[in-house]
Amino acid sequence: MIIDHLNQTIQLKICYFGPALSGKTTTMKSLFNHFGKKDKVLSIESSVGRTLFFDYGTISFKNQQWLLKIHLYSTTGQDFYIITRPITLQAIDGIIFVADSQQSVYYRNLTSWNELCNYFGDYLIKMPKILAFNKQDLPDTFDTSEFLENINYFKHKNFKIKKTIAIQGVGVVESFEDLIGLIFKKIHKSQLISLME
Ligand SMILES: Nc1nc2c(ncn2[C@@H]2O[C@H](COP(=O)(O)OP(=O)(O)O)[C@@H](O)[C@H]2O)c(=O)[nH]1
Ligand SMILES: [Mg+2]
Repeated sequence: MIIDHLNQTIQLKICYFGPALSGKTTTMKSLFNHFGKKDKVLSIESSVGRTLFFDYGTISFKNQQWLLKIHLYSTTGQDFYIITRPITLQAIDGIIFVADSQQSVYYRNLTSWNELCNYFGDYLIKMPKILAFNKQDLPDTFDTSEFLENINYFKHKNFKIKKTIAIQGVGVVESFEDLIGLIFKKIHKSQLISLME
């Protein structure tokens, strides 16, 4: 997070993370569509339409005094490009983990979550984060409570769970808004908010 008092601008960095094909790019595009910025997601895609490095875009909000500029990234889930991930994860303020809820790929979600744990270590516990169980429209979805137990959900803080259908935009804006809420709650707790008044 960058707080620039001179220009009264706050900048946040948020990352969509998760296994390959879970719906990260679709989620981001749906979010930008909601904010009327449909064509403003910069996707660097391979020749078969898979995300090569990351998707990137910004969404800004303004009140009378402050400009809030949010930088959004999504990582690629392909192991071949694993080297690009630390760059997208650097200095982030929050994560939306997009899980693919199909039973057949249950373990891919766990692998991806473990990658996040390895990258952030204990810091992940306090990191503002949303777990979006995506593809809820499909018939063969797994039991979310089992997954939550597997990742020790109860030891985490600043954590919310959502069920989403990215292709229909269901739960996408809510997940984003909840994450922003968690990020500002965390700032408030660390007293930074007093600097902003
Ligand atoms: N049925 C269904 N398909 C989805 C949903 N979200 C994404 N997809 C599809 O899953 C595939 C991978 O999505 P994409 O956003 O490229 O995944 P990424 O690799 O995480 O960026 C695409 O064919 C999407 O249309 C969803 O909520 N339901
Ligand atoms: Mg993608």
